[in-house]
Amino acid sequence: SSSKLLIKGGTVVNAHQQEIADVYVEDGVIVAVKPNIKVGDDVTLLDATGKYIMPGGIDPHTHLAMEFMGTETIDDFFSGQAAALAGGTTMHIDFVIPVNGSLVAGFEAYERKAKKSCMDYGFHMAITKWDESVSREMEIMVNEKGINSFKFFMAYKGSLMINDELLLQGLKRCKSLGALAMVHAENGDAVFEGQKRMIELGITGPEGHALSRPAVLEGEATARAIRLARFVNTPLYVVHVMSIDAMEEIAKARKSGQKVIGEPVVSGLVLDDSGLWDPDFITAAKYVMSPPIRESGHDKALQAALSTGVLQLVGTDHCVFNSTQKAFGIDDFRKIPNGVNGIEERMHLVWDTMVESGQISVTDYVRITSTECARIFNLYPRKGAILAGSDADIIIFNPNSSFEIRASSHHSRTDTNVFDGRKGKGKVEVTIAGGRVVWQDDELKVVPGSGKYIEMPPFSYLFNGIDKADAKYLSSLQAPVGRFNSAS
Ligand code: DUC
Ligand code: ZN
Ligand code: ZN
Ligand code: ZN
Repeated sequence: SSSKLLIKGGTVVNAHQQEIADVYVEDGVIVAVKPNIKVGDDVTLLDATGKYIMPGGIDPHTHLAMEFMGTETIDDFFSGQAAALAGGTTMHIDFVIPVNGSLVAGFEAYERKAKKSCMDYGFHMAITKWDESVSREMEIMVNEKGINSFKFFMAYKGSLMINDELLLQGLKRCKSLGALAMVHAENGDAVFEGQKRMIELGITGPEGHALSRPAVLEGEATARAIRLARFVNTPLYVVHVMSIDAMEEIAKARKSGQKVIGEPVVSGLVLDDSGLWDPDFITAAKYVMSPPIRESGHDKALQAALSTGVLQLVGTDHCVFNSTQKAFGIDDFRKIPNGVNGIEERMHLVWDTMVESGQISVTDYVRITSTECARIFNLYPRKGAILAGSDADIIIFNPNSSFEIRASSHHSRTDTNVFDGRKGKGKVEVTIAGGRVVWQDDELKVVPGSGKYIEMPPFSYLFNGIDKADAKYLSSLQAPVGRFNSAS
């Protein structure tokens, strides 16, 4: 099979610049990016005239094959990644869940789950309790397993939640290891109260989910986490920023110079909570995720924050359950498995919402969907760039075509889609992952086992004081030229 590709005639877009150039790929690596590359006839040609050639998307936040709320997500590492590739995402970072409190056992379980991968992936580690052995195992994860980020839960009282004392210990441990602390920021005690109150009022349907955990609780926990990270003096990454309340806390902290990263997810950027009031249970239940999708207004405010650099990159929290699983909560919203779609839809929806609408440039699009994630997690410029020496994870994007999202035709295994019926401008026409054309003419050609585990070394610019905390930073960066030594 040919491992040589030439993409001709398109506009190559990186976060720092765009230029008309050809891209030549050999054995999974980008070898040259320049105009008018001449090659022999053993090379597969792809015509990108009038189209953008961009780094494949990197989704910083997914849950594939995760056991959660008494069931398991319906997309595993093969089906979720196939869906991702059909939507122009070529790498994702998933959350390892410890097994019986052991990070090592959790890591080994996820290594097994990921054997069927058809695209590159990395891991964050979720911390689901805190004790001495967890603290010890964190070092093994960082120094031997290629994990440089740990997520702490301020919600899910009684299962995953840790209190402030333990969160402080976790933050200190991250700092000493050169790892990035991430938080799910909702006040879990108050959520528990809110849920009880809804049930007492007889509100047992999906709308009770939103009503029981309002934005003020996300704002409170976000502010608390930010202040604790400041007290410890370590960077903080806030996952799934869903509300103005949380976003404003991040804005304030960043303005004061604190290293805080805010990750909105596609559902929070493009949806509002009206679906939760749909009289059809399954239609409403498909919107249930935590933190909840907020009332109209939060979506637009999060978009604006993304366009000004207050928020830096877009994830999905892709975590899907089918109708049968969602129906576990038919009598009680607290039993609806939490999670929505996004891994396949992110690149299209962000383009339509942010670029097509005129809120950001094409280079900014590459930054928020790919480059920034690679930089934060220490993968740049191996990932997140179209440069000589980078991995050949590339999309050809046609801004004049269009997309339409349908649960009946998406590539995820679930039978529902929270974005069902959405249409917009722009289409990922070709996806190249690791130098292979895996998506073309609306057809997937994916190979289980072809994805690689990407180790993420500790740490990056966040700890060096060079993050200027605004969107201008990347545009002033000098792109590395020529081949570089990849970390692994
Ligand atoms: N929220 C979700 O909706 N699903 C997975 C975990 C989470 O925090
Ligand atoms: Zn070959
Ligand atoms: Zn979460
Ligand atoms: Zn999540």
